[in-house]
Amino acid sequence: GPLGEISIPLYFGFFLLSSVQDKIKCTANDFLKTLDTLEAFKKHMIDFTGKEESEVDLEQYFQAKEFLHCTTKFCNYGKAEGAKEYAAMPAVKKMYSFIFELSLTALFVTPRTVGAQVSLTEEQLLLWPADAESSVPAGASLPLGSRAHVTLGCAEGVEPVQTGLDLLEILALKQQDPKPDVVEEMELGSLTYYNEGRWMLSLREPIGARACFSSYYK
Ligand code: 2AM
Repeated sequence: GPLGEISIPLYFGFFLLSSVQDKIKCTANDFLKTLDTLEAFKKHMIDFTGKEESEVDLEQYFQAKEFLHCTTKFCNYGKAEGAKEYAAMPAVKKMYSFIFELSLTALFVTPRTVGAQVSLTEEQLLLWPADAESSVPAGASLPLGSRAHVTLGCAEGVEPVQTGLDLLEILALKQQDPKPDVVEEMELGSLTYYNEGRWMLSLREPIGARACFSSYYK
């Protein structure tokens, strides 16, 4: 009935606990600050600015997100495809409000978004919708859960849905060329450039982030 439809949220996801949020925001800001100073990044600055010789302050460029989370299913209050089926999944009902430890394994930056890649465990994958990777770029086939990420910031005018698409694009390029040139060894890990302003920092030590599986209504 209509009440059942109202109870479907805007989205389900893993919501990072507030103490972890601060830590990850700091790490991300440090990364952006350092990236900005690298000669390799400056060489490709035009990807972000659109013109030669201009500079970009990455920390200003991206609008930071307030509640860090990893969306599992965007439901749009039941209007999104598969939303009702997802909300009715036994795993979703059973693990609602459970606390999980997410593993953040990489940070990535594009002219549109900045995010953290999340590597889900088998148990966490039980909460992952089967169709999340259906929008992978042509020619690639990526394993279930590949799209899992935490959006850290979006450039002005960019919709948050973009972060997952940017991640899928990078992972598809990585699949085509599993050993791309590492641009720089940084303290946090190895930095790779995937053309057109796409950067990925694979973390030496994954960041553990405790998060509550829950949902969001606006
Ligand atoms: P995000 O997961 O990359 O942050 C509300 O808009 C939340 O749902 C945001 O967190 C957003 O992106 C995610 N979202 C919005 N539209 C989406 C879509 N079509 N598919 C998947 N996730 C979406």
